Amino acid sequence: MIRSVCGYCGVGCGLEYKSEKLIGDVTYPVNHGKVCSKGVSELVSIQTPTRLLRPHKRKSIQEPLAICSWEEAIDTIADKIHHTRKEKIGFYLSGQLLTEDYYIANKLAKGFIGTNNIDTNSRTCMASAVVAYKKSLGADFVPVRMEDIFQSDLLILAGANTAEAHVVFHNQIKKAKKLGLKIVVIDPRYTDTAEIADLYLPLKVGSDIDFFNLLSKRIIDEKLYDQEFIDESIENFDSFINKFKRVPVTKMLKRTGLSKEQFEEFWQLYQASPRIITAWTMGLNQSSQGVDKNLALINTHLLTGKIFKEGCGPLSLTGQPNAMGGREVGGFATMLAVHLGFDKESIKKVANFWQTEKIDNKPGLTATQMLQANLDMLVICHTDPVYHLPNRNRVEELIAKIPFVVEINAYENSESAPYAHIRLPAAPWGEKEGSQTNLDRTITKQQKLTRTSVDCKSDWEIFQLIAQKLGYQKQFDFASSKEIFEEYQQMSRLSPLLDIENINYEALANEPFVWGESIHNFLTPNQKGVLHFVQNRLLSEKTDLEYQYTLITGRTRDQWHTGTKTNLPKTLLKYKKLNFCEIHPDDAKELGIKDGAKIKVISKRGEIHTEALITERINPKTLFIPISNRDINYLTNDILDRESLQPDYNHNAVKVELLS
Ligand SMILES: Nc1nc2c(c(=O)[nH]1)N[C@H]1C(S)=C(S)[C@@H](COP(=O)(O)OP(=O)(O)OC[C@H]3O[C@@H](n4cnc5c(=O)[nH]c(N)nc54)[C@H](O)[C@@H]3O)O[C@H]1N2
Ligand SMILES: Nc1nc2c(c(=O)[nH]1)N[C@H]1C(S)=C(S)[C@@H](COP(=O)(O)OP(=O)(O)OC[C@H]3O[C@@H](n4cnc5c(=O)[nH]c(N)nc54)[C@H](O)[C@@H]3O)O[C@H]1N2
Ligand code: SF4
Ligand SMILES: [Mo]
Repeated sequence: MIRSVCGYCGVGCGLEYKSEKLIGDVTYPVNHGKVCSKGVSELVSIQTPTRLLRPHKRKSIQEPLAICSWEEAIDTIADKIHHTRKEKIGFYLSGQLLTEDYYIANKLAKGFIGTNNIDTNSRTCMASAVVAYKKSLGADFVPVRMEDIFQSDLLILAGANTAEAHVVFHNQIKKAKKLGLKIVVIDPRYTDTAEIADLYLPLKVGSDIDFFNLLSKRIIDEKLYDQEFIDESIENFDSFINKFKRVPVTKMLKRTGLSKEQFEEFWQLYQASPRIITAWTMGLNQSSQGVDKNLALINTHLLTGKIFKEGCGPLSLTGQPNAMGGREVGGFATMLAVHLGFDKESIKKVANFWQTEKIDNKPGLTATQMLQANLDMLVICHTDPVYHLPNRNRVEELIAKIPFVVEINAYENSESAPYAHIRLPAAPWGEKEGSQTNLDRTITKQQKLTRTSVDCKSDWEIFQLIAQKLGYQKQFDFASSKEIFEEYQQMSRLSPLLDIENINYEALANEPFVWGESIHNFLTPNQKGVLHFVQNRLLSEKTDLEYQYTLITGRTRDQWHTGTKTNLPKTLLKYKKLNFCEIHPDDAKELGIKDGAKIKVISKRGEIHTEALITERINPKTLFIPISNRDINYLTNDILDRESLQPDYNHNAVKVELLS
């Protein structure tokens, strides 16, 4: 029997592989034997006919790709790097890479090529949470665990659809509910998650700051804050409450679209709950004020002292399986490595550790900036930017101009493939091994379950081949992912946060390790949490007479983003369609659209075809299309949060027309 871990979502469920069957691992602390349809389909995904199995190459994207040897491909890539100015090279990575892949790519780019232009699709996912945690707690640290829901009285889910996006965690929420946990769901859609809520609040899109500010205001007015905790552990309290004296309460409530009664019902539940967890995902992060939305939420925990205590805290539900590992290693252009930044001292430490003098001292381009930067070379690995970046028509225009694009993928049917000059076949889940960190700091190991397809390689091996070809044999002579993990462990000593130095890599598959368990305090220099007063500045795209509807986007349970891994005839459970558009009955009536009608949804940037699903589960004047419609980002706008540079995917002005 081999123990491994699911490579889909941030819950990170333990799996057991026995007699060619994959099942949930009953001994694993996160999922206790439970898995969802995606976890079960991991094995099938290796066997799909759409695997990319050979390196390919072409001179221009107008020509067809032709099979080439690894040597030829790596030679060409190394030669291009050699002849390109370092600031013109970009590495576009993914929160689905393993920690060892990340480590090698980061070491190569930042340490030896000397560019900090290395970022990840996690920029589109949880960059806002990273910035907000740093600003309020002092470090990018998730201060509460999923299992805390069993010690909690109230779970508030804001902009999070756990029933479809964190399925096994959702099952645990249901279990905790039976034991007394109360649940509030705040979402402009009555989602599958809302079905288990004690209270559902159909908030208007983009008004979360108003909602959480109303809550802070009430906590202040009714003196429900924890004065002792604040005196000891919180900065900014006096100026914070001063600012709250003048907030426009009626206007804020109006913007949320909630009635006084709804807020009152929420308040009764809130003030009667000693232990509270507030969890969130893309409904908050993906916003023109994603960081501020996070801060407004975290403020409520700082005021009430409901943090660093059992059953309490602000819980960011990370989406991807190893976005956390990527953050820890330093896979963002805005950090260097192991939670260190670009200050002199940190650069000195890292340069010394890697034995290099090439580290640049300023942050690099983020994933959301790379395509606009006139790069001469872009390396994409384990992600599909043409699919996932906002304003796709513009994205296509920009990527087509980059003279040299390398795509490393395990499957052949990505949306970025048509723009690649070289495509390299990666070994997918099950054909490789390495470690990953789930959403609440649990480090586990993915195991190799079957032989690696002849011409495929682990992602770290590919980056190592490039490094070696560039002449860095000594710095990149790792024989296994274990050796990489061990170097990373050595490096983690440079960080005051990471306590992974003594864990045993081999043992990880059987014994997951939770880092940071001894941290029970704020991580700012004076160990105080910081309140930040924020306000809804209405920076998102506005609807108008022509584009009357606000489009939001999100997940469906059985599909993983583009579906290169999940969208297989054999595994696709007929749970939900992959292409639909939720429309409120009042709007459908006004538009003269019947359920099931073929429609065109149009924004100022593009249009897509879909099918009307008429339902009262969505707020009026709001539309929802799942991202399993691969064309989704032809519609979305490219407004970014100013601090996190994360896109505002959930606020697009659109109109609807019947397809004739
Ligand atoms: N099945 C499946 N599971 C996945 C994934 C997948 O592709 N498929 N992807 C993984 C990844 S990478 C991620 S990031 C997570 C995402 O996990 P979630 O964020 O839970 O998933 P989304 O469907 O994007 O849901 C966001 C919710 O926010 C709501 N929302 C939109 N705008 C607002 C707003 O202004 N305010 C509030 N309060 N809510 C709003 C939407 O209606 C939606 O229900 O899922 C992970 N899990
Ligand atoms: N409109 C809208 N857009 C969004 C979002 C949204 O909610 N709305 N969400 C955003 C978020 S949160 C995310 S995380 C992104 C996700 O967007 P992407 O990361 O672009 O989506 P995936 O389909 O997960 O892409 C992963 C790629 O890795 C490949 N792959 C699989 N296994 C391996 C492997 O082992 N090695 C390598 N090298 N490749 C492999 C897959 O074939 C696939 O092409 O989308 C973002 N875009
Ligand atoms: S909940 Fe997430 S980690 Fe668990 S089996 Fe499903 S996709 Fe995999
Ligand atoms: Mo994500």
